[in-house]
Amino acid sequence: MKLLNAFPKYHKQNVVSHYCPGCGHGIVHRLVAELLEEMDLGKRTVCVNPAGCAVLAYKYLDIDMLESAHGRGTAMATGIKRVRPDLFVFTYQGDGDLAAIGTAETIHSANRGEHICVIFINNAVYGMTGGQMAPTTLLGMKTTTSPGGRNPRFEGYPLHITDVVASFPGVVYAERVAVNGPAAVQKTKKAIRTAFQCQVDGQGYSIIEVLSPCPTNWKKTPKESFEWVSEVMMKEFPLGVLTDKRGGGA
Ligand SMILES: Cc1ncc(C[n+]2csc(CCOP(=O)(O)OP(=O)(O)O)c2C)c(N)n1
Ligand code: SF4
Repeated sequence: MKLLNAFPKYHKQNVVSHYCPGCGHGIVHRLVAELLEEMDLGKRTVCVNPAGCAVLAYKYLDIDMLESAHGRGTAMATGIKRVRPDLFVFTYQGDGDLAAIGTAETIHSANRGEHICVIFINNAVYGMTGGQMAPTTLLGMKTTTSPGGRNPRFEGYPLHITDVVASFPGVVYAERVAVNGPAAVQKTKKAIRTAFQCQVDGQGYSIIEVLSPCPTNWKKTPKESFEWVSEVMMKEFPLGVLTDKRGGGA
């Protein structure tokens, strides 16, 4: 029997995934690989990957990748894109990376309207280091550092950082999507395509926030995690386009 090649061109084959069953990272990697092939970008792409569970993304994506210090992804991407504007540059970052330690880099690169794309994986926890509370942790959500549930009196409220940067004039496109089912995955692909196209067209900064399951740290099965994204997480972080200034719109 002839096996069909299930891998897009820029997704490495014959590698064993280190991601937990039901994790959203692998789904997004696959979409990125498909789009780099479909949009003919792979040969001139540099991805800046984070400290976090996606630290090993270079094991799966067959493109040029650089590892940034935790949170500094958009600073590094800024340097690469300014020195080599012919390259296609995107960062891939978790919520701890992008919205906690990397807050300054995120805010200022977006405010400068750098010509980069940001893929922001929001799984509401610090996944790699054992499920500590992240800025995006939901109110009442139990994590290893909020064992009684996140209490706004002491830990503040879930940070909607994509909404914050969407308000900046230099942010051309911002959308929140999810990867908790086939239809949602297709919408995520469409959103990432739009963000990538913004850079190809020289339009400026784009960011796609992806609500992404972390079954291990949520202490749920993959199925329960997918349901939790729609039933709980989307109530705090509604999906949709947060800004679309392509062609100079508001
Ligand atoms: C300067 C620095 N501080 C802390 C760490 C430890 N650290 C590694 S990954 C991580 C959190 C990752 O969480 P997130 O960005 O949400 O990504 P996820 O693992 O959930 O995909 C932390 C705190 C580090 N590597 N470097
Ligand atoms: S800990 Fe969470 S984010 Fe990390 S690989 Fe496992 S499911 Fe994915």
